Amino acid sequence: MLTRIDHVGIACKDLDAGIEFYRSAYGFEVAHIEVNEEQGVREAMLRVNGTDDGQATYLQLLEPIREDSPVAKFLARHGEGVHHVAFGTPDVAAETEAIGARGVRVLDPVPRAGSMGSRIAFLHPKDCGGVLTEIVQAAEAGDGHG
Ligand code: CMX
Ligand code: CO
Repeated sequence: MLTRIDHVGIACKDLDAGIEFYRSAYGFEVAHIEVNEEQGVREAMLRVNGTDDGQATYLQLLEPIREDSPVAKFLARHGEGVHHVAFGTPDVAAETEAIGARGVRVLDPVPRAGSMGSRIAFLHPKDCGGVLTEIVQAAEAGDGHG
């Protein structure tokens, strides 16, 4: 079961400039910044709603840290903009297996590490109407997110 929108991922050439835009235009503040070496990004999570129970919704600003990373490739082809949509679920492994059984290519059959202790798996955009789609299991409530 997919229960909510966890985040929208946005590809940025310059993370600090992206953060400044969302702060000055809308008043969104950075909840968390981290480098995810496996995904090849430096990323900022801007919390859009205010819950502290692991069910919040975020914007995820993504800056590539390597030229061969998915976000660097996306920026080279498309420029800055919306990169992916992430849906929240209580069980990422079971959910992606079920979605895969419906004929959607699962890029991460074994979930990987996402922001703030979450576990994530991506679905191929060509099987999702052109939308790169991420499934997220938030870290346990009390840890601040997922
Ligand atoms: N959204 C929609 N379509 C996309 C896309 C995106 N983000 N990225 C690539 N595509 C499309 C391309 O436009 C291209 O389509 P055409 O052939 O019609 O031109 C096709 O997919 C292949 O694109 P590519 O540039 O050759 O890219 P790859 O096949 O090498 O990789 C993908 C695409 C989705 C498999 C790869 O980006 C991936 O594995 N992504 C998952 C991991 C990721 O994105 N990590 C960063 C975010 C981390 C996080 O959220 O924590
Ligand atoms: Co994401």
